[in-house]
Amino acid sequence: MPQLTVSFSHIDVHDDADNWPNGTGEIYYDLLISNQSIVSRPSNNPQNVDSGGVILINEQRTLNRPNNDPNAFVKINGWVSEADDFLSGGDDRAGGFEHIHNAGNGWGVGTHDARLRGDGLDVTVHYNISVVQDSGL
Ligand SMILES: [Ca+2]
Ligand SMILES: [Ca+2]
Ligand SMILES: [Ca+2]
Repeated sequence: MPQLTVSFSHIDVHDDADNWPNGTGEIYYDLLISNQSIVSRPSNNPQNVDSGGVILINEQRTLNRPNNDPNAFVKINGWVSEADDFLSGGDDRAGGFEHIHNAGNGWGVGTHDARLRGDGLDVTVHYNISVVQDSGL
């Protein structure tokens, strides 16, 4: 059965939604395949990143590609937020994305960007989908 590899590569942080006096933002996120979390950071253990920084992820999963079901699809989704405390008005949420890939778009093979902007937080999630060649076994 043909397989697909989904690789979450990195998140570009264009604006971390924390200005003076806080240098870096506290970024937390969840990246999922068909609603199953693949890689995440919790809000109580965020990654400190300033504007212009990059969060390296390099996490991948290989899944069976449904062969004959015309209604089959793979959903890639996720969201990114930035932690603040109550004094600064609560967390900033860039929002989420949801991409549907199916036979009609070639199963999304190639690179994908999801730009998320909200509450002053501005990020791009990068992922890639590739085909694992059938070994013929
Ligand atoms: Ca900052
Ligand atoms: Ca903030
Ligand atoms: Ca913060």
